[in-house]
Amino acid sequence: MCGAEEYRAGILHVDMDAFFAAVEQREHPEWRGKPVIVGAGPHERGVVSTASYEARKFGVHSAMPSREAYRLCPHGIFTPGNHSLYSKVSAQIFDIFYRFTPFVEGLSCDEAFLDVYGSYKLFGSAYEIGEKIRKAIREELQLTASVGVATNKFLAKLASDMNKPDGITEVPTHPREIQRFLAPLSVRSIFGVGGMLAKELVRIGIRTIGDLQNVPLPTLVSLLGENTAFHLHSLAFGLDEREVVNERIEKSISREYTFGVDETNVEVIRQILLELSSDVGQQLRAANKYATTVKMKLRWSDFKTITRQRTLPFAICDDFSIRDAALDLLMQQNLSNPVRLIGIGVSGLLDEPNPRSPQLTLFADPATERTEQTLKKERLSKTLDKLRSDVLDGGDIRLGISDTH
Ligand code: TTP
Ligand code: MG
Repeated sequence: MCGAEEYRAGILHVDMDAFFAAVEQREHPEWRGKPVIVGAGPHERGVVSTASYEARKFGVHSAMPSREAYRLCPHGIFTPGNHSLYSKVSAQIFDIFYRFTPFVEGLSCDEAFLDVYGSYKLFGSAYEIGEKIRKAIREELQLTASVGVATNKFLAKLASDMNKPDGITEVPTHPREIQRFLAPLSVRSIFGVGGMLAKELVRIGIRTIGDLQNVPLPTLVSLLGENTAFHLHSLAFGLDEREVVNERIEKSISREYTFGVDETNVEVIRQILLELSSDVGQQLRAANKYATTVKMKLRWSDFKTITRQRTLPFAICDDFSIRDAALDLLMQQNLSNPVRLIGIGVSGLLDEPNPRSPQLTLFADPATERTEQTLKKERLSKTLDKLRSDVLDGGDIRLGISDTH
């Protein structure tokens, strides 16, 4: 491989700027240029989901108690937000990503890694693709995104944060230049180095990534243990071999949601689960797959997390079957504790909706069942997909489909 090719950048990290708040400012033009705070109300218990950059100037940030946000920024515009709209906009953002590469790994509703190494001939360099994505997001969705362009995920993520909001940053690609680029940054900019570990590093005199580069690996091992030492040492030199894991090709599709305030209202949890199930169903159909397993994930307020799964008698791709299984799984839980996060996923993906188990055909004729009931649900789900995509441009039109079967 020639030098230029070897050191070419091809990984992007795209992250929307003040995502929920920016959507709110788009929807309410009178809020543009003003401090907008999405999350719990100013006099409620609960936290800020996010704040516009205008509000951040006053020190308001995600996860801060809303009452504190109010003290810092009493003239701020507080809004609970519109989560179904954010997930619609998120789907539109991801559709833009998929125009440029099939290798998209979503990290949350507003950020993703893209592997564009194979997209050069069609769309240009990684930097040019980053700019094209930013332009599409700006022109089609009236929102801004920041992009990091690099040779791997670690560096791309680091870079997307450097010129936020509405910026693009390219990391040098030659190892020596990468080392120089990283040297002045705080060790805290390495993902996973927060709180305790950062304090420990400072205690032993390591404040910058450059300091970390100068500590011989055996010394680092003796100070921090093998795993942490190897991990930090590699990242300090900008080495990261993790692949961009493609969601649509991967063998499972899932969506999860973190509540701004730990949720105790079962009806609210149920509603979110239904919306997530539809998102998963849409993704499943967009990927032309059929699923045989439905999984639910719950995280309680004490961070204890459980996953429960159910295998279906035959492969499905309609929203209703996913919702039914998800609700069943939810209802088996004791929901007296507050819920922090809820997720739903499907796995065991097949290209064809064949019966999962040949034994099934001994008893009933699942193929017949599929043609009659399941196919009806599938057709209905596909019609809803089309409706959803048709109404996306028409504002916040919500489809109530929970009672259609
Ligand atoms: P982030 O990308 O972390 O934040 P952001 O997009 O609001 O701002 P930035 O410009 O710094 O990227 O998160 C994306 C969305 O996720 C955010 O708009 C709201 C939601 N969120 C929460 O609900 N709670 C949280 O604690 C965080 C960090 C985010
Ligand atoms: Mg963001």
